[in-house]
Order: sequence, then C-alpha cells, then structure tokens
Amino acid sequence: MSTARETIGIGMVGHAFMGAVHSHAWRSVHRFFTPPLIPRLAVLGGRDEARTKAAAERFGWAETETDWRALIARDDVDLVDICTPGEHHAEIAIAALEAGKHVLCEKPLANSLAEAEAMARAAEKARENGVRSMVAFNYRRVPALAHARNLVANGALGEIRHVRTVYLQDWLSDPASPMTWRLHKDKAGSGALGDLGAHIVDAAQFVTGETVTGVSALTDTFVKERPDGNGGTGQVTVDDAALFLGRLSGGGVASFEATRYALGRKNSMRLEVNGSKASLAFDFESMNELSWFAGEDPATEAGFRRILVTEPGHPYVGAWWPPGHLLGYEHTFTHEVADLLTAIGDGRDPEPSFEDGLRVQRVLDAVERSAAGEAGWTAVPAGVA
Ligand code: SOE
Repeated sequence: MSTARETIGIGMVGHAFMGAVHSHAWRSVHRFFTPPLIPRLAVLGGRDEARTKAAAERFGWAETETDWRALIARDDVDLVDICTPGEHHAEIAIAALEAGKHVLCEKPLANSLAEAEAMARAAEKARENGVRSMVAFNYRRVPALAHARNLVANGALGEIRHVRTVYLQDWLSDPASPMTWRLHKDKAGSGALGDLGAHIVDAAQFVTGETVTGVSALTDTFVKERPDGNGGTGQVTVDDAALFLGRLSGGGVASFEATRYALGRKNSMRLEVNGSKASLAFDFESMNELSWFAGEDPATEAGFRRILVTEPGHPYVGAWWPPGHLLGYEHTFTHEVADLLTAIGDGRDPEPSFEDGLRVQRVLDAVERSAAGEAGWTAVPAGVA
C-alpha cells in the first residue's frame, strides 16, 4: 500500500544565517518527523544573482529568483519563508498572504507596531481562505522550554510569582567591530531589544501562558559610531542593551535583559520561573537541561535537580536519538517547520501566529516608549549630605 504524502513547494527569501538554518530544517524535517506534507525546496530568493545561485546549490534549492514578487507569483511556491532583515517582512508577508501563499516569517514579526498590526490583519483575512501564517520564534521548540511550558500548564509550579529572563551575547563588545544591517534602525527596527528581547518576551509568555501587561524600561547605545567597512564610519541608530521590568497578566512580576555587550556570553538565553509550588530554570548554553526545585521536598533534602530533557516522552525528542544523545540549535528549526507543516496539513492555525508576534511587538513598542521617558524616571540624588 502506498503511503505517499503530498508535497508543498517552499519559496524562501534570504540566504544568510537564518536562510541556512531554515534550509537545513526544510531539507531534513520529513526524514525524522511525519508531517502530512513533504517540503519541496522549490525557489530561493535573493537580490544578487550569483550569490543566490551559489547559496541555492549549497543548501539544495532547485531554482532561484532575484525578485521576491516573482517568487511569490510562481505556481510551484505554496509557502513563502521570509528570512530577510526586518525592513522587508511586512511587504513580503502581506503580498504573499494576499496571493494565497502560507507564510513563515522570521522574528521579530516587523520593524514597527504599525507594520505588525497590518501583518496580523492580513493573516486574519487570509485565514478565512485556509491560508496559514507563523512567526519563527524557534526557542519555543527547544524541548526543555516546551517541557517547561507543559509543567506550568499542568499546574506543577502553582501560581507564577517571578519570571527572570536574560538574553546575553557579546559580539559588539569591541568598538572596532564594523557596522552591519542589525545596527541600522531603518533595516532592523531596533537593536538588542528586537533581536534578543523579542525572543525572551515570547519565551516568557509561552512558558507561563500569560502576557506582559506593562513595562518600565531602560535602553542604551554604548558605541554610537562604528567603522563602515569602506574606510569611514557609520552611525549606530539602535539600542545596544535593553532592560525592563514587566507585570504579568496573572499578577506576577518579570524582569528582562537583552544585550550584545556581555563579554564571554555567546548565546546565553536564560529563563527562571518561580511559582508558589516549584521553580524551574533554563539556559540555552545547556539547552538539553532544565533545573527543577520542588517546594514540597523536605528542607534537608531539597535542592535544584537537573532534568536531562532527552527522553522519548519529552516534546520532540522521540523523533531523534536515544536518551542522552543531545540536540542542538538547528533542531529547534526542524521542530518549528514540523509543527507548521502539520498544522497546514491538518487545516489548523499554527502557533506562534502573527497575532502572537503582534503581542510581542506591543511589548517592544512599550519598552521603547518607556525608555524614551514616557513612563518617567526617578533620579537618585548624588552626594552624602
Ligand atoms: C543574532 O543576534 C541572532 O542570530 C538572532 O538574530 C537570533 O534570533 C538568535 O537566535 C541568535 O542570535
């Protein structure tokens, strides 16, 4: 008996870091998971023809286009995967949804709240015709964080009181590091806030099942001018670090810290949740583990214990290796597209939706407004007298 599954044509725009990792996910997903649709790597889009062709060859794409509009219009493209800088997310996503193509869009959803709202409206309209959309918050698909969410949802933590989350990188610590698109507001929307802060806001909302209802924020740009790579300098127009406090919809409190200046921290995305019954803690640099403290343990024996999240009963893990054989960053994207293909095949809306992306964008926007002084700032008097 034939068990042939239908295929779905993917058109991906962008072929840098995210393009590489998404390509890997599209290529391997159906070899480990059994989504109802098998991806066909139909078309890779990029502005420079030679570089796009070289990337297509390397990553396994059948054809290329240098104009994203032409890519969307093709009959062999059913789903558009947006891996470009944020400045292009809104126009590509809205055009694709209007053309009846499913969309996967990298995070943060957009460069501004207005764009994110327009994208969420387009997604809502497209949904009426069975067209699906998802924003790529890949850390939701780390098995340990998906497990953490299940523990919270099952009531194992009790009432959520504190969430403490940081996302620390160090690649800008050297003032001589050159400009990149990530340091231009018109290209990236914001700096550490949108790039890293968006992930921890989504992770906090995902794990707790709650939303951030208000913030008080501080942002800074430590190095305002950097070499532009052509012998001159360029202006940095985004934040280098963003710190904020938040209130959660369940009544708890949360703290968030995003920076590209934490020397020695390469990709340290950490989350700790303290509930009335238990605490859990996660650090992406040990992404196969979760720390767990049960409040009911006798004080003399209590302590944080390490759960190795590599059992077949843990989210996503059963599709991979035997217990103790660890997963990495790239697996989170494979899980992401497995969930997306399953939702499309089953005629369901995938998560996180563009509305979830908009919810994060609202927090980012509130952070920027608060940091600009809207929420006020209480100075501490200097001197000793
Ligand atoms: C760069 O800071 C970056 O690649 C982010 O853009 C990603 O979202 C994050 O997963 C790793 O760091």
